[in-house]
Amino acid sequence: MSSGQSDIRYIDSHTEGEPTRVIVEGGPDLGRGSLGERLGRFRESADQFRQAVIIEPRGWDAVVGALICEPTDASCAAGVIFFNNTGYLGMCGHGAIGLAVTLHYLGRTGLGKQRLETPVGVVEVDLLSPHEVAIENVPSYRLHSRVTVEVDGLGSVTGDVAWGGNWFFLVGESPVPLVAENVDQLSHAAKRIKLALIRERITGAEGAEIDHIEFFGPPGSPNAHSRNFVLCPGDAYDRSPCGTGTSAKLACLAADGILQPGVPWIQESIIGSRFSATYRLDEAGRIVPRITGRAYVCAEGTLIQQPDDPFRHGIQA
Ligand code: PYC
Repeated sequence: MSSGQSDIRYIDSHTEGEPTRVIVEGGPDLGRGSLGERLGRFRESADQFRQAVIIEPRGWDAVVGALICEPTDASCAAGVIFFNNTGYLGMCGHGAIGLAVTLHYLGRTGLGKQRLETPVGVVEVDLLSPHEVAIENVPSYRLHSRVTVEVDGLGSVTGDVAWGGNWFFLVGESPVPLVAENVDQLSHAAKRIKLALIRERITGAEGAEIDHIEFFGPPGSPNAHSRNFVLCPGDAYDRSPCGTGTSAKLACLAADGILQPGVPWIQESIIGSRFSATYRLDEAGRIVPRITGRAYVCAEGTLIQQPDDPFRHGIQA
């Protein structure tokens, strides 16, 4: 590294098409404390790092970053904070799968189970093969069912509010046909729904913003149960079926008595990739989703920030 230049080593993977960038070296030191406290410090004093890694010219809107941290829970192999083009995620299902495959690729873990600490709780990752991972997510639940909002250009839209590690508004019948060619129209409709939720002050628990919008419709292939489209905070769409979004869906299916514990649900994404999902009930009767998907390492490299580069922290649009 030349004087004044910061270098960041990363490994990129994709989980069912959705990219994850794991920071291997050169991340900020967030000190000690809970993952929630360290996320707060990341946001307050190292947000330029997030921007440099994710936004152009070094990153792109769809990628989710994963910063590996020391866990506070001794039963966990690692802690992780996920971040994207607009901020930070409580949990990220595709990202946890990508991280598990990346740690194995680096020779840091073998096949089998590991626990990961996230700002919203501990998740378990089970590396079934070098490319297939099952995650046991945080307990998930439906907060509100059949909430109707008036949306500009769409009229009345009804959906459920559910937690799957992030907050989701789940619309059972997509307002736009769920085919990849319609991604722009789907994104436009989802953005308008997000604005309507804000306008009507419809939130997750304790006033949390509902920052993911999810549409459902019939699957494109006969052995899946449903196809989805997920708009993430920052307005990129999820190429995978979204791990936390599939968890929120399971919470709604369980609450409606449609899906029983242990019965598989195959969720297809807007590009046709899939997660296989089941759930169990914990001691408190909450659902604990298990999401299985595949990830592949697709790049590794070094991000370079030269001190006189006007865009070393990304292009601030
Ligand atoms: O897989 O949970 C997920 C996720 C959240 C945002 C993008 N992917």
